[in-house]
Amino acid sequence: MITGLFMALVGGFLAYVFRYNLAFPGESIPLFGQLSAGQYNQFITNHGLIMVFWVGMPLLVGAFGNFLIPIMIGADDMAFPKLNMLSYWFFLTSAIVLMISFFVPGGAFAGGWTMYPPLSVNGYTDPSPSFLSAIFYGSSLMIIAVALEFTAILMGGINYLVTTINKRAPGMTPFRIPLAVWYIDIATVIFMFSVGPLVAGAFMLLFDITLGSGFYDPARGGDPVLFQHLFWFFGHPEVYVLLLPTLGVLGEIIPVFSRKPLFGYKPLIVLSLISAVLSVVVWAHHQFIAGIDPRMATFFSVATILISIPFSGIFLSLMATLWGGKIKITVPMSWALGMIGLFLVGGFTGLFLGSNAFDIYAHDTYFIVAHFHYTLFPSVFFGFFAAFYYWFPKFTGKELNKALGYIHFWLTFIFFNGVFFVLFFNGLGGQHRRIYNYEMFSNVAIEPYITFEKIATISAICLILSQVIFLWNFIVSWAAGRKAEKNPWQANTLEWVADSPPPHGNFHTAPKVYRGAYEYSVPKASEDFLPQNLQAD
Ligand SMILES: [Cu+2]
Repeated sequence: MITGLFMALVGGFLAYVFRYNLAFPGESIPLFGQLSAGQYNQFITNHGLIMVFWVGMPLLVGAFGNFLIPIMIGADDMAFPKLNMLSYWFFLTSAIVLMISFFVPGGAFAGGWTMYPPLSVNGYTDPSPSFLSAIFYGSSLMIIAVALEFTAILMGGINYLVTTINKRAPGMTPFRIPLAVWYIDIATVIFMFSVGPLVAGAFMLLFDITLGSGFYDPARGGDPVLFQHLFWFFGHPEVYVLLLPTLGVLGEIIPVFSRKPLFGYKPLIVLSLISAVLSVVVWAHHQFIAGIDPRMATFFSVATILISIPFSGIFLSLMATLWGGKIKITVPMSWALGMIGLFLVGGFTGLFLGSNAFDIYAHDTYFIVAHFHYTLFPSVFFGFFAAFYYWFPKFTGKELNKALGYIHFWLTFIFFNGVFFVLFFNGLGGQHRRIYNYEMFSNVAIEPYITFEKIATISAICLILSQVIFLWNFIVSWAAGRKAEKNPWQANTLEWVADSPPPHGNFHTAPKVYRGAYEYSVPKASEDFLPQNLQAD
């Protein structure tokens, strides 16, 4: 978690630098200086890579997967603790390799986080095929870093599944497993199924760069669009790898603060499995302008719009849990509800984009940037903060400062919208993303775009600064916070029976489960929703 948060600072700093340049083109950037066009490309590329692979994955799947899976199913530890440790060291190494890539000749990879050839093979400034060109180092190191990171997540994933299957406490039947564990495991399975083609694609990329093969070179019978297929076969499901753990966390938090059992526990599991299956047949909606067959585009449009059905079901279940409940607004509950509100904006705009007719117009504009930040930012950060504020008393034994928690939430919520809501308008106005300086286009009226870019940039700076409140609260509360109760939220899952922080082995005596966390005969909101199932032998 701490490595992931450090990488979030790096990714956030890159965003600050290129956002500043977009609003005040050509001006010297405080704390950085002049940004060249090449550096702009490096920064947008690595901001994307870092936020998805080195922040989203470790925070949600990595940190909370490791903490929650064993303790929520009543196990003493993961099935393979050493594999787990190895997974962390691979992850740390991958982060270091990516950081090193900024300092090699030619600098870090700059062809966009999707790594499309030919930009990732021949480079963006020097079209010569010479593999000793500067681009060689940046591209290769980036691919190696991603490969190491995937290895880390795969090692962790094997461990999660084996632990969940084999190490559950007596009485923890499959349909008593908390939703958070189910969803982290399903996310792991989606990752495992989708990552293969990308690994193959990345190896071919590495061969094209280093050995001079021509998998993606049309002049030699290759096809650059092949890489797009291999990338997005992984890339779309990856969104759900980040989204599902957060929805699982919401499935723990919302019932507790509604004092009601989760609405539709089993349907929620089925819906997530349907979305997992559909997630691997929607990928080409990223390629509507790549010249794919229009009949194929129609298929992918229909599949994409179809996948909104299981996700609508999941969100409706979470909202139905609120219905008639004794809703208690707390800091974690604020993050959970904020996540639902923001993600729905991302989901709805995704419906527009799923239609290939609209997508052809909006492709590669700021509409896309706004859309995917409305899906990924709530999934990664709101989900993480919901989980962090909820389980902090458990994993540290200390209480967080509530007032600072609310201030952090509201500033993040307001400034996130400040950054990205205006970008929908820039996108609909046709502003293209990934352009260093719009003043180059003297024939385009850039004034309206620039005004919104300025609003977005000032909001982004405030958004990043707001996170200081979180870091302060984290460090000070951990060091000198008030001692937390064992079960401060009166929740009824197994981790709350353990001491705070849990001792080595989690429980003093092995727990036995008599009732699932969501199995209550009284469906009405009631203070009876208390941990009566949590009797340890
Ligand atoms: Cu997609």
